[in-house]
Amino acid sequence: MSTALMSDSVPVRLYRTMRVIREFEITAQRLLAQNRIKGGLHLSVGQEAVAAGVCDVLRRADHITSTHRGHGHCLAKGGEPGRMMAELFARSAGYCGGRSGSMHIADPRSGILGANAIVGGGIPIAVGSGFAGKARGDDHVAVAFFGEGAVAEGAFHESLNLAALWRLPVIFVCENNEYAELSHISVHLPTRDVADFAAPYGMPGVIVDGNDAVAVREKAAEAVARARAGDGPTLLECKTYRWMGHFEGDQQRYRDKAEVERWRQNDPLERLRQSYVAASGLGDDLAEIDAAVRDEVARAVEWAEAAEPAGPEAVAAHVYHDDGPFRTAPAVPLQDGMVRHDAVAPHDPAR
Ligand SMILES: Cc1ncc(C[n+]2csc(CCOP(=O)(O)OP(=O)(O)O)c2C)c(N)n1
Repeated sequence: MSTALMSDSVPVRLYRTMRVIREFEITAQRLLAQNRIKGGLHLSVGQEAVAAGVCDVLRRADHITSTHRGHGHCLAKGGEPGRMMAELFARSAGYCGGRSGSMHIADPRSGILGANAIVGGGIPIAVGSGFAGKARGDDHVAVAFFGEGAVAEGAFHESLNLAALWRLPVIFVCENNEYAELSHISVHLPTRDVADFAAPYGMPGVIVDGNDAVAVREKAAEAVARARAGDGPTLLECKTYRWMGHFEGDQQRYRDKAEVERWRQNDPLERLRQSYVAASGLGDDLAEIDAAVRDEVARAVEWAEAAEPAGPEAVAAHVYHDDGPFRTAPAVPLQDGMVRHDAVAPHDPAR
């Protein structure tokens, strides 16, 4: 067995996590093209260093919230490729019983409070998690991953405000990949640096090369230490780029092929490989990790595809209370002929 396969050193761990994310997503892309999975797919290829670097300094019980481009965050936080693939295949063995598809994967046991199709939607959820940690008095932290497209949302500003005011243990991680859907950052924000938005809320705003996993990890570790110590939130902006379209099928007429090519030359995996080989003097034994990860993801696909499809009867599970279909609560007469419908009391034996 190679040194890399046995090693749990930081660079090897980061490389492995990024390789799992890359392999998972390239495989999902192929499965969609082959019509073996359905639904929208937003890939984070090129951005793997952010998820890997940040999640490497989190504990399992810490929380993350994610976005529509969330496979990397979930995998880096401990999501299993098989159960995530099962979600993409709409199998009941998936994390959400096959109901979530790619965009809403959640696994509270791994601290994944959910990917989220609402831009900015995960940010206040992370603040709620940070608030809960502070109320319990433990050293829990919560991370909100989001893109620069979320920064013009009210939820972003309300979240930073409250987290700063109450010194909550939250790390706001912006993956600034320059484009929100088809719009370059220059047409929807008055600055190129999202970190500028930290100062008005009195928190540190840190910029890091988001394609350098070791640098991301270092800055994330500082923010996490600050949060655990009770010193409040940090806004960490990771400058990166998505190689693929906004979604699979995006024609990408809004950007130059040369620009994409430049960023492909700035591959976070290749950068880490080169620095690892140079530092270890061991030669390129990371290829064994590549092969092991390829096998792991192939096995995940095989297992997920063969698993039981989620049936139509599962559609309403967790939407309405288990003891029956949606029922309108009895009308309670109020003044002036108005009525009020109380929330359904699920355990009310009279119902
Ligand atoms: C509240 C809301 N507004 C608009 C959309 C449509 N939409 C989906 S993704 C997206 C762009 C998001 O860009 P960004 O936050 O930078 O993330 P990225 O796609 O670059 O990862 C938009 C506008 C949405 N899903 N939710």
